[in-house]
Amino acid sequence: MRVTLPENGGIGAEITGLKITSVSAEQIASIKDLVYAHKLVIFREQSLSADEYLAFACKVGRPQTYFQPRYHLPSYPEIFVSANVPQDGKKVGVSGTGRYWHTDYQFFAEPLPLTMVYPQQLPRARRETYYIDMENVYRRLPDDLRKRIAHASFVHEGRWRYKIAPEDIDRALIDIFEQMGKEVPAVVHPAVIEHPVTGRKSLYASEGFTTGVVGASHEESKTLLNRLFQFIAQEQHIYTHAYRDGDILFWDNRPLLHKASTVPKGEPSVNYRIGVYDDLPFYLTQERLPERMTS
Ligand code: 7UC
Ligand code: FE
Repeated sequence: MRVTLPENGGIGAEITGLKITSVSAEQIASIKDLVYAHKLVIFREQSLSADEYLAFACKVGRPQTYFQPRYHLPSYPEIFVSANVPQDGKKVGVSGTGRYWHTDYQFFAEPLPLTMVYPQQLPRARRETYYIDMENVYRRLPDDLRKRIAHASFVHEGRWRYKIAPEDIDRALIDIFEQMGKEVPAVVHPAVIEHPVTGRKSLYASEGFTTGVVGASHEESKTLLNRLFQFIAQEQHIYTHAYRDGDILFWDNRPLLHKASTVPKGEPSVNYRIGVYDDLPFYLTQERLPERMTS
């Protein structure tokens, strides 16, 4: 296994010459060190079946089952499918997921620490995933913003991103919205999180799921969050991964936001994701237990 480290200050360690099907326990340990240190790991030249892919995820950690079964690959509940191509004449998974800045499961009390994606079919014209290093963003925040959020907690919600399913036909949006609020109730996390392995601080907010500031009025929340979202999404903060066939990406959701590219009309796209728990806390909480939510 050969490792190419990112340039100074960048993200993404590249691994070549590794046969994932015969990875050793030592190599798994190095891969995990790399993902915590460099946030993103890129495995090149892989060719795995669904079984082999899942077996690899099991060696790295504990695979997640996404809370909505319509995202599952039939007979592989751990594989989350983002696809616009039917399999055996049937729709599989959901098309066009995560095309906004977010981290996975940010709207759960226990967010997803690690994500793997393995594209099965890439569109010809645009083959990219975008990342933002939120440790870097936190360091670069203007002083007034950093002070304002130092001890703040943010509210995160999944229900605004719920995708209408066939069984929603004839239902009112307000009823669907209310039900989703019960299934995935709003959660609170500190605005600044500390990494359990590296101890580094990140801003933990995204335009995809972060909807409020605990204790602030609606107006004040919107103003502060919009200012943060604009600061975060600056061109200079964005890292673009351009895929080659055979790439598997593996990243740490604690310090990274990510966003899927849009697929040009008429082009096929199939991506298999496996979420992996490392059974470490998502963030350290000694001093900053989330405050009580106010409505
Ligand atoms: O369809 C999607 O964009 C999926 C999103 C609501 N959730 C992905 C996750 O793990 O947070
Ligand atoms: Fe995602």
